[in-house]
Amino acid sequence: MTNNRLRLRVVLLGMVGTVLLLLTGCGDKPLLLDVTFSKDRITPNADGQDDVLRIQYRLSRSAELSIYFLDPEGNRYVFRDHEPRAPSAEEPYAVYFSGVVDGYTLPGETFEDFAVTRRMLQDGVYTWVVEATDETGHTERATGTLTIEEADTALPELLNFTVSPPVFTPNRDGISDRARLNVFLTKEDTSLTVYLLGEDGTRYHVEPDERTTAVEGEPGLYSFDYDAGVDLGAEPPPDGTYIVYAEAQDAVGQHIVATATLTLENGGVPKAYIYLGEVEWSSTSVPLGETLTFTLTVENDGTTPIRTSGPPPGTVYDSDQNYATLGETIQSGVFRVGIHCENALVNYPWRWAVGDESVLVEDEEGHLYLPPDTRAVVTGGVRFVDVEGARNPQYCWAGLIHEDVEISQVNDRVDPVFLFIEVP
Ligand SMILES: [Ca+2]
Ligand SMILES: [Ca+2]
Repeated sequence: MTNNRLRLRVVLLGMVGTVLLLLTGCGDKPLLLDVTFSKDRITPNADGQDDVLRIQYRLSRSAELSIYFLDPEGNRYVFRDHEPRAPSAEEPYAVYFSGVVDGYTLPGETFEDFAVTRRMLQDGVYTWVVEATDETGHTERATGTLTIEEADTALPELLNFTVSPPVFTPNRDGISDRARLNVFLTKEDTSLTVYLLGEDGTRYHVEPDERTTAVEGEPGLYSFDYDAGVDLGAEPPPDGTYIVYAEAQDAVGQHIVATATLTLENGGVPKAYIYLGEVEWSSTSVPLGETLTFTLTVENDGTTPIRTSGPPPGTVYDSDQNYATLGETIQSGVFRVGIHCENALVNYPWRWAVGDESVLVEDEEGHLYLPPDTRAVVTGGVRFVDVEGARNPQYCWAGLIHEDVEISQVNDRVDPVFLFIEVP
């Protein structure tokens, strides 16, 4: 029964559609002219056959233009909504329509994980309306019918878009430097874009993690390992709370948006140096059993605090000890001053914090930081208890080590001393 009623309405609408309803004001030149749809039926499924049609119209004067579709129940689906248009001079306006309109929901339908911003019309017969309103409020419209068949209406759903942790500190200090973004995409041939939107409109794109993500364009779980660009040396977005957008667009042009929030704190590329590349050595010649001492200054020249760990400045190592034997093992992301001598068996065996308690600040978990724009004097010593290796004299030098990250060239082999150990 429903089908018969529908068909009847289709016939009626079809008849109406052959006549352009131009409601003109008294004596005025028509505002809206020559409205045409190149097809009265499309099958929008991205198979290349009858997927799109072309809409043309002319305007004799400036107007706000709307194009929308009415289903048999009178529900309105918007394609263009009161968009300002100048008069068309030589050429008519032309726009392609592929069945996709502003987002809408079907009766009884709700989406919790995402919003539908552009959506395919369901199969059916619609009345199309092209409507122009000039600045006096005068409105003219043209109507016709359009049949949608074989429409690809499956939505490219974005499910369970999550960001964790919700607050992170992208600064390569080894603590909450990364955020994990996950989202499940349900549809094939769909492009997925994820970005943070800045207050000034800047988009900061988040690239998928190739190790754990679905094949691009295919359904599946997409995973994003976000470091805010810091690992590649780029300054991260400014500290603050961002809305993270995940946007999916399928082959027929449907568009889905999911959002989450992410807060950046203490973001920045750590920049620290041995000030002036200068090390003050106590001597170039040390009797066996005596101590070589050094003094240098570490400068945090960046915008983010740099993390450090013990032992504190002033610590004196025996030459056969190293940071691990003192219980101060490597921690990823920590900066420490190191001393290395050519005969040493491990890289920079003797290491010290980049400052003492007078300059370092401690966070709630007990991590120590040298604040931005701060200098700290670091001293230390190595007591040579034996002469290992063949070289004597040997070169010794200082370095500033970003543990498990890098020793930048400028912070490696700083200010070498040619050291002789005096054996009795
Ligand atoms: Ca088609
Ligand atoms: Ca961090």
